[in-house]
Amino acid sequence: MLTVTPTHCPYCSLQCGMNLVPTASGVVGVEERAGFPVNRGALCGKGRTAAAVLAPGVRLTGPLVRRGGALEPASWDEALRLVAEGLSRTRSAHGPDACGVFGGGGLTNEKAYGLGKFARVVLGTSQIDYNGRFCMSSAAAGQLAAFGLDRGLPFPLEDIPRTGCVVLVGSNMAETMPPAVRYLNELRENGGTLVVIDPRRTRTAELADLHLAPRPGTDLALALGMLHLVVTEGRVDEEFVRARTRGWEDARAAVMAHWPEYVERVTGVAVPQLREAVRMFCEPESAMVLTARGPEQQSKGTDTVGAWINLCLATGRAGRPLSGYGCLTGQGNGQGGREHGQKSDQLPGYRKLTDPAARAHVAGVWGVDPDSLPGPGRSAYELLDALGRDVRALLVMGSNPVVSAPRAAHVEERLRSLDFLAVADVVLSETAALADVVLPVTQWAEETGTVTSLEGRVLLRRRAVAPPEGVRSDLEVLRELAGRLGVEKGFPADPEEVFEELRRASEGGAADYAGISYRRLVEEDGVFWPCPEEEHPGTPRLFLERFATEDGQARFAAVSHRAAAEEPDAEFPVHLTTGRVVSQYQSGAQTRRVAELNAAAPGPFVELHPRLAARIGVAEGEPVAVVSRRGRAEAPARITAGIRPDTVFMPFHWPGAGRANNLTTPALDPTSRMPEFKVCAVRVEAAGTGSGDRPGDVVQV
Ligand SMILES: Nc1nc2c(c(=O)[nH]1)N[C@H]1C(S)=C(S)[C@@H](COP(=O)(O)OP(=O)(O)OC[C@H]3O[C@@H](n4cnc5c(=O)[nH]c(N)nc54)[C@H](O)[C@@H]3O)O[C@H]1N2
Ligand SMILES: Nc1nc2c(c(=O)[nH]1)N[C@H]1C(S)=C(S)[C@@H](COP(=O)(O)OP(=O)(O)OC[C@H]3O[C@@H](n4cnc5c(=O)[nH]c(N)nc54)[C@H](O)[C@@H]3O)O[C@H]1N2
Ligand code: SF4
Ligand SMILES: [Mo]
Repeated sequence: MLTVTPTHCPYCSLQCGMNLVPTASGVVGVEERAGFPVNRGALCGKGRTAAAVLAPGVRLTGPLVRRGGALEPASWDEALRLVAEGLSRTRSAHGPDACGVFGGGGLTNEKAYGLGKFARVVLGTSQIDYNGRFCMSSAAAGQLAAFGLDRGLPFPLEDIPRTGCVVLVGSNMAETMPPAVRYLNELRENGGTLVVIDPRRTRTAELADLHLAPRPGTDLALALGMLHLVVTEGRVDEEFVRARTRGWEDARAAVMAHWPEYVERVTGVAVPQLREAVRMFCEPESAMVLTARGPEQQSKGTDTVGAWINLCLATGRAGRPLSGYGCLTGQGNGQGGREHGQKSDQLPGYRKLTDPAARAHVAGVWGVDPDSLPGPGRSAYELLDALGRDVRALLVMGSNPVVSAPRAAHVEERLRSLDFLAVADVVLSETAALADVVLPVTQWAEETGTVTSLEGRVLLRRRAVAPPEGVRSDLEVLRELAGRLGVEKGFPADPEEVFEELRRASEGGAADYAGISYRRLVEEDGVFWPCPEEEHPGTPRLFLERFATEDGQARFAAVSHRAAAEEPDAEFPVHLTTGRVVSQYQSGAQTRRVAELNAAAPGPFVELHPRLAARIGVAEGEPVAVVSRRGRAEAPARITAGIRPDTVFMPFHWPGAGRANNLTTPALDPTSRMPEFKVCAVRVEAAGTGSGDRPGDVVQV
């Protein structure tokens, strides 16, 4: 019998719908599912090939434990016993906060919820955070401050074609969410305009009516410069500002210091281009600003998001149909992963760990004393930096920081210095390879669970195939470890049972899932939160009546531009920025194991301008060394006039000599604790020759 299982892609936050069908080889095949409205059948290469990672030769099929320095096969019983011992030994010797937990935005809601509960209830540790801190934390902080709520997009993607203008800031959607490009094309077919802001002329920038290419790290000045023009050109929507916002006076005062000429000097974007962007944004009746990692992964990402939101508020382009600010969240469950308690300061339902009422509610659901819940812990990079010192044992579930953390060589060294490291993963990632115990877990197509897409749409992924014999689910791992650590109840391995508990824990919180059930998710093909009751239809569009702050008014952010943590100087005269290519995903742990994807994107590269290439004497494909204060990376040159001559770009998907994160700075945003992945200072030279930028040789654009 041919069974077709409708489900969703294991990778990015678009969560494209797909059908899984049995194949002769016993694995599953991926087919188009035209009925799911977000992607209408379209898939990128990663989604199309996702089933390759299910194959036994590619993924882990049994636990591994370190014996005499090498990882060797072991029984589940031994592996779980060793993890429980490693954690309890550390806790006895150094206290509960010596045990750390590092989660991931790819985990389902049920897993993220279970992991947060495991940390707080079983380990009693405050030291839990996750890779989403590296992803959307600045947008989350900016949106919380402005709107009182953080949901990536306050409207469905289907609204994009009907708005008048989209300003896309630091998103390379054509490579990072290819099926969503359709919405941009439809926007333009309908007469709307697209402005793309990116230091590189990306495939996405190619689609734009206007492409602004600022220096990396200057988006804050750019947004404030646009708002300055909005004020001086008389384009402020005074009525909206009065009726629906607070704080304009202070924000306006800060904006007025950002003269167009000053902004041109800081950003490298000419004043006429700035004016054109303002015109495109303000002339139509509705408009949107969408940001992604470009402006967010900066040590001022929160303020930058605040400045883009200011622009929307001052022009009345928020809280109205077809208008608003949105963040294009990244990971498969990047949205849900930040709502249910694996973030260091958070309890389920997007509740604050410091709020006594929130603690009482969640402790009630968990059947524990509210006072037993620890307080907020360290943020992701700070947690990784504390390994081997304050934090001596770590459980990693759903992340590969050896490749993806900033200043990765240091993070790798910290991981090696741990007393005990356990990693639950589907493959032997670079981080798993350092572990004392590796726990092999089931994948998307082998298990059921919910994820929440960038639109705030809660979706059900469904099991289509049985996992290999030696593999268990993350939820089973948590249940087994909890039991061995003395907590027999409260960690069911059945995802629906966990979801039912999550519904109750989230009830009344900002991200309220109380009205969502597995049955509804199947019948309705997704439900938008908040959804407080079974009869509630869900909330595709937020803020149309009021914002989610206490008084219903949105808040302006009084922010001013400041420099990046590290600006180019005589010794390190070039900006480095980092990001993605279409055929690899994140640390590459999964996609570097897929032949078709490796053929398309075989390894790292350094993208640089022909003038810079000529000056250091490298030709296309020749090795380039990139050196920062943290370290060095080497990769072949990819020469293109599409990048600013003062900037080089590296994708971060690979380990080894071409690891981009050898170079990146761990400078953190003071509010969101987001690392500055998108800008640091480097020197570039032809590898092996020792030539290159001479001290004092600052690149002029
Ligand atoms: N193929 C693929 N798709 C993915 C992923 C993947 O790894 N591979 N990961 C998923 C995840 S988790 C995420 S977070 C998203 C990320 O999605 P995006 O944010 O679209 O991806 P990035 O390539 O990190 O960055 C986007 C753009 O920011 C630009 N940029 C660099 N510095 C600056 C700056 O200072 N200002 C501005 N305005 N722009 C700048 C870069 O040139 C780049 O083109 O993608 C998701 N989709
Ligand atoms: N230089 C630079 N660095 C960056 C970025 C950048 O733009 N530039 N972007 C940052 C961003 S936005 C992100 S999101 C991070 C991502 O960085 P990582 O956290 O390293 O992301 P992944 O490679 O997705 O790692 C997920 C790991 O979990 C495993 N896995 C997948 N599903 C499951 C599951 O269900 N259970 C378990 N237990 N494991 C699973 C995968 O095999 C993989 O090993 O990288 C950040 N690092
Ligand atoms: S765009 Fe994202 S969700 Fe869609 S197929 Fe590609 S990786 Fe999967
Ligand atoms: Mo991300």
